[in-house]
Amino acid sequence: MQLKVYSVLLIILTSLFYSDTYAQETMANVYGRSLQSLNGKWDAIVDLYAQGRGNKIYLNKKPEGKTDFYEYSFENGLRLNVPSDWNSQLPELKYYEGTIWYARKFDASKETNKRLFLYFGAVSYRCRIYLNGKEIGQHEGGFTPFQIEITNAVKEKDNFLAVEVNNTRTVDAIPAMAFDWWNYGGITRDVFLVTTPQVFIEDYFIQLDKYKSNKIDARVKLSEKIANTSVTIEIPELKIKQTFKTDHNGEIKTSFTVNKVTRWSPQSPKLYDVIVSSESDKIEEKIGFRNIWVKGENIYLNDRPLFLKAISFHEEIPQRKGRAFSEADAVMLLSEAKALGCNMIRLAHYPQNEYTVRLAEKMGFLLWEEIPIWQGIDFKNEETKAKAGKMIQEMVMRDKNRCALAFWGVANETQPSEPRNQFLKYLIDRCKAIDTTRLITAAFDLVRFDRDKQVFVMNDPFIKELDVVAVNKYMGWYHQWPVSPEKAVWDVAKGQPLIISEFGGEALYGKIGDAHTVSSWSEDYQATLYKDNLEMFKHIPNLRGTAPWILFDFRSPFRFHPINQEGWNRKGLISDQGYRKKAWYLMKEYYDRIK
Ligand code: GCB
Repeated sequence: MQLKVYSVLLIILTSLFYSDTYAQETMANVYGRSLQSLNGKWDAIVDLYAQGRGNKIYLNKKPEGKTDFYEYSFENGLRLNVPSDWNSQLPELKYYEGTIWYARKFDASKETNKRLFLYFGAVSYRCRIYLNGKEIGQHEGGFTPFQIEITNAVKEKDNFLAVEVNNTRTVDAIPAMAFDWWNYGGITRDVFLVTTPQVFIEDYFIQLDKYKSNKIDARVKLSEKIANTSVTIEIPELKIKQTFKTDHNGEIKTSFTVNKVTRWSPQSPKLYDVIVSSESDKIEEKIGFRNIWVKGENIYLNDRPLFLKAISFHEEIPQRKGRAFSEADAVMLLSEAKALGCNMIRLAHYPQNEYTVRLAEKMGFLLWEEIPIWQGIDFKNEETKAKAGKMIQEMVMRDKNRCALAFWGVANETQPSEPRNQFLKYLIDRCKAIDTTRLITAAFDLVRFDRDKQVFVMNDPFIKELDVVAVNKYMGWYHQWPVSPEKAVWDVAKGQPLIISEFGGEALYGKIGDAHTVSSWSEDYQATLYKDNLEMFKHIPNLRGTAPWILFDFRSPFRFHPINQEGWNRKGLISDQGYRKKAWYLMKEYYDRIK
């Protein structure tokens, strides 16, 4: 009992510590604000031995007197693109793990009664931000946004912005020491200077009630705790225009009735223009409305049972051997998912950029988004837990208005233990503190064949905390078939919906080989594996979705085979050069048959 009290205290203390040193939470819908882009070429210094901070290179000093000298300069050196990972920009940086400094100058128009914020879509993995020679913020976590207010620190002309970025893997990080994807470092997403009014609409959450199709729930929060300010929500197409008064927290929480909403679905991804305005601010975006819930072993979308025809991809463009960061990249990734006949994407294994999320919604994909709690996480470490909590909160806050988002994923492949359970429970609570409507899931790799009962089973009581249970199972690849696929019956998570969140095997595109030899690395064997797995799926009574692993071959230092892999995970249905393998056609046929 006492131990519990201490650990709760520790969590509170560590989260206090982090909220002080971390950058601030981001405002909702940054893309709908008044923006100045800071993307482009930035000056860069590769700081392998981490000397820059001690030498205060962020001061950007130049020799003035005759005896002055400085052994660094940001000018006339390396230039790196922002947004982008650094690994794909120079051959020497392919495997680089360490610190790189980024710097640039910018001017800002300082208007009276306006505030200015620096916004970073993502910096991988940790960073410190320095403006005009002073550290103004830090952030940890490579896949979520953050912002720092600079209203008082910024000048009209010639601001010097330096960002110290570090992607060293550490045991207390998320993900930790080893993971099956490339450890891309850098300022990997958009950087903006955001201008807002003095009192602005900081956050809003507008969506359909979890079950009712005619009730919209809305929360709006101003940047200041000002009572009695009018806030108006408009949805012109639905003839809604309602005005409310803020409470003493500067918030409104309300619900209103709507008639004849066309609900968003993969077949008809209808979005409505929504306008939120206050006495001093106004923000618009497109929002969709839908209901998603679970009853027994079924998932219901807009009151109808749903089968998830899903696929996963990493945030990577294989042809470019670099991280995806633009709308054009999102078009490439999502068009291939569409061609496969999918209605859902599992954004593996971390929150991907907003271009992908927003375009997916427009194109009619449901989404599963997760934070990189990927094996090997230090569940006993309270600081890691606080970091994970912050990370999942940043993810939920960014995407909570996206009706496409159906699942918050809290973990991938974890082993049962008390610290694990408490850690994951804490993450679920953090999600639910913001959003009680999405489905909570996690992927497990614990399914095994019970020889006595002759069925596949799984024992992890934690699944009761989840709305939908997800299982990664590599039959025919990491696991030999204990019985033939047509006898492979599952008794897993009975009473709950189950998704096969990963299955598959590797094949080198174009390789012809024995269709029954795993190590042939052939498209033929991969096709057999798919046929067998699709057969097995018929014997999983509560199966409500599948997600082959994975859409494209992807880069991973996990993969050593000199000919077949060469640093690539070859489980893609599509090769690194964009060619479809035989298994792609089988999966396409399977998905096309499911209505
Ligand atoms: C898994 C992981 C995924 C890997 C995959 C593989 O279970 O969740 O991240 O890439 O297996 O290819 O082994």
